[in-house]
Amino acid sequence: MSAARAVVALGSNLEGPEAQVRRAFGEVGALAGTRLLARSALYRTAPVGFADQPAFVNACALVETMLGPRDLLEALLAIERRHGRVRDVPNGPRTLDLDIVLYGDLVLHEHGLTIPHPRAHERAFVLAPLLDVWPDAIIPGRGAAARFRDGVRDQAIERLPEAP
Ligand code: PH2
Ligand code: MG
Ligand code: MG
Repeated sequence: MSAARAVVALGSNLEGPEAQVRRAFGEVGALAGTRLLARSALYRTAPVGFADQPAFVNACALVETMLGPRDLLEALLAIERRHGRVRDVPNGPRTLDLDIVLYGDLVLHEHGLTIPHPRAHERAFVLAPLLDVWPDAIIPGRGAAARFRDGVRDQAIERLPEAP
């Protein structure tokens, strides 16, 4: 099997979100058969959906991986569990959320795994870091990711300074 280029979205709004996300970059890059090609800036973002929760820190990682999409998902869920992720309130607060946004040009609708991420194009907290790591990214079935930037301009996100 050949390597695929994939984008993983990282998000946290509990227990030191910046540190959770920075640590997770390293863990994603250390997965079997996986190489971290680029990490985006970190963004502080207002919660989308369920609003009554702390602000998030969001980012994206661009990886090259030999893992298939299902194995990549399982490996990401294992990282979430190591970060103490508890799944209680849907869309509620979490120590770490790792979502596959893109996996090459794959389109997949399976139980628990939809690629590309169905809401990526309408969320600034995914689009901004995605465009950091892959300005020319194409969202299969939708077109260039950059095309959707204007549509999310009203969503509150703030680019955080680089860590010292
Ligand atoms: N994740 C959600 C729901 N809402 N809002 C922000 N700002 N960032 C997220 O990562 C996020 C969200 C479900 O995964
Ligand atoms: Mg998510
Ligand atoms: Mg998730």
